[in-house]
Amino acid sequence: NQVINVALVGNPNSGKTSLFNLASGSHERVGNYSGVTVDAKTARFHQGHYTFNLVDLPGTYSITEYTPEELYVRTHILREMPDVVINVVDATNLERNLFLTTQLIDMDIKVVIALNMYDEMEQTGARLDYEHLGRMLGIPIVPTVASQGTGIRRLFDTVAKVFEDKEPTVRHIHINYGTDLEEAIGILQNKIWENSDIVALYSSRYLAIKLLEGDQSSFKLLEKCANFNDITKTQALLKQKLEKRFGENPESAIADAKYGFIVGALEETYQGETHDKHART
Ligand code: BGO
Repeated sequence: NQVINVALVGNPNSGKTSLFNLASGSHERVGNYSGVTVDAKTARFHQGHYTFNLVDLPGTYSITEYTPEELYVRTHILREMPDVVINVVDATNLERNLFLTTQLIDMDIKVVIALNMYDEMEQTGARLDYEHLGRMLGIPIVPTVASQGTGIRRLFDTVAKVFEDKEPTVRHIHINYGTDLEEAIGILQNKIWENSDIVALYSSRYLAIKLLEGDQSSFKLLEKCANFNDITKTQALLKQKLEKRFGENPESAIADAKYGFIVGALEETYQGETHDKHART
């Protein structure tokens, strides 16, 4: 009997609570514990040979550090290191929801996508080749209708397969940020690599991307590194250079590249009127 620690991550209203209640409620108790300012619900249930410890993290559009919810989600993933993250994605709002997915890709962790609201997507007449999309993302995608319980068993079977490294869709992809950003990421990554204790725990590519974004938590994480001064100086120079090149800060350039990647992936896999019911302005 294997224990698998699973965290639910997704945008507000993607159906996270429904999925959590369904998976846990139909089996065992639901507990509550308090974070600093934000709550996360936990539950434990069994399926097949596995015991799942499930944590429902606060709904967020992003995993940065701009709100207590975002910081909570991000700290949970980096500190608790769940075995597998279930990314609940609203199928009727793919462009916006997949933004968070690109951040999980950067983190280089094990992810399964619950493609929720799949009933609503189909009702609009839209079609998504989700298997193809999953291969492009390197993340298995399981359609779900959390409000009816459809797909939940298969979802956790897939989580177990990913945990056991037996799911062929899983592949660690890199989002290509373009020549200039990739060069800068590489330079910072090399400097991070000098710290074996850090790279044992975190993806050096993820940290390099976060440093370019000016992410304070990542600077803090690297504070005790022997070459921290070198890292901060290099970051400042690279940031300046990239700002000149793009006419915007690297953080915006990185977000643009993420949306470009999503739009490209959806062009190949999605047929419908729009893949974002709240189109960005
Ligand atoms: C209400 N399909 C459909 N069609 N609806 C779903 C699905 C799905 O797969 N999954 C969830 N919902 P949350 P967060 C509601 O509450 O789990 C619905 O924020 C209503 N409530 O039932 O809360 C779900 O935790 C009255 O809808 O999401 C819920 O991520 C009328 O999506 C909503 C209609 O789910 C959000 C819906 C009093």
